[in-house]
Amino acid sequence: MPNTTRSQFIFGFVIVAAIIMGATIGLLSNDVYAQAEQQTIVVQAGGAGLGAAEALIFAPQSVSVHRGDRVVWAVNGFHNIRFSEEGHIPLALIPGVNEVEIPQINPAVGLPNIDNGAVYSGGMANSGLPAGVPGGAPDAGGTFSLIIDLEPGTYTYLCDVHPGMVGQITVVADDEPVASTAEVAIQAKGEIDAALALGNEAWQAQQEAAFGVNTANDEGVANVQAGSTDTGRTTVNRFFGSTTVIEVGQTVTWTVPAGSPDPHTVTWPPLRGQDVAPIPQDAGPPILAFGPGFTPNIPENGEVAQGTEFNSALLFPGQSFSLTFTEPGAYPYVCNIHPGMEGTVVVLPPGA
Ligand SMILES: [Cu+2]
Repeated sequence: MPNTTRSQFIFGFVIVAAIIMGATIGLLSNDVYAQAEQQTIVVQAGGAGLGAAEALIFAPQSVSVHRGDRVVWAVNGFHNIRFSEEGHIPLALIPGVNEVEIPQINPAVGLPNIDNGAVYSGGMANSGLPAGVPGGAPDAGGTFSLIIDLEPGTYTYLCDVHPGMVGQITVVADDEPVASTAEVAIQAKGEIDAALALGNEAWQAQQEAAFGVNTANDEGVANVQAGSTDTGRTTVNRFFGSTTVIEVGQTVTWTVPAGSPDPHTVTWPPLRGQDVAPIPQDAGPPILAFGPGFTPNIPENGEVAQGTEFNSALLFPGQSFSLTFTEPGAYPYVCNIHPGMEGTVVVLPPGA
């Protein structure tokens, strides 16, 4: 065979091979993404209600998609999105537990292990935490999305910050119908409105009670409820009774009710934006150590006089924090993680 003919033959062979390969790839990708068009649906991660009411749900809680569809989570609040079969894991790691030496945000919650917009084909996948967590989800307060490349079946994901905030994606066969983008949006709104109903009611009740004050009981203790309870999947980020009036020597106890869906702090002065103090590492991501905002600062003997600083750090549902006030005056305080969640302790001279 003359050289030219031979190179033409090889060239031709390569072309034919490329066509066959292309067709095969086409068939394969058709097999993977048989749906004619990739659909994008939006899941709301949390939703704002009246005032300080906030729904801690994924809406729609359950969506059906075809393999190859894109799911976009609109992140409305401090949430992560994590697929895992092991369920909820702790947001905070405490020294002495599992060889942790520094109090920190659990890196498995705070840091992403999959790119925003990536193809998700199973296993552990975490968006990371938004806003305020260095190295966390890249578009804080924005969106996180995945292309769902999974066998038909139901897959569960959750937010580790808010136990009980769980969502499901069901992948159905290509010839089964699924709700459209618009239908999913309408369903999401309905679910958020329903979840917010109790929270909005609690918010309105709190507004009406705002001028009421907490006072001390026979034991000299004034109890203040931090955050809402019995409001389902909605939280109302307020101190119930924002004013507490006691006498010198009496105690205020703040309690996050066991039925509250969100943690809070009792802090003075405000330490906003100081929740995380990253410690760079030679290799790998930084340790997300707690900053002053998440570090307890308990005054000696729990006693507060004018100018004393205090910080309960995160109080999870069921936890309490107490301070005894030793000087007359007005003592403002805030929840460090919920803007607008503020209160005042008015301390009167004894026998006033
Ligand atoms: Cu709070």
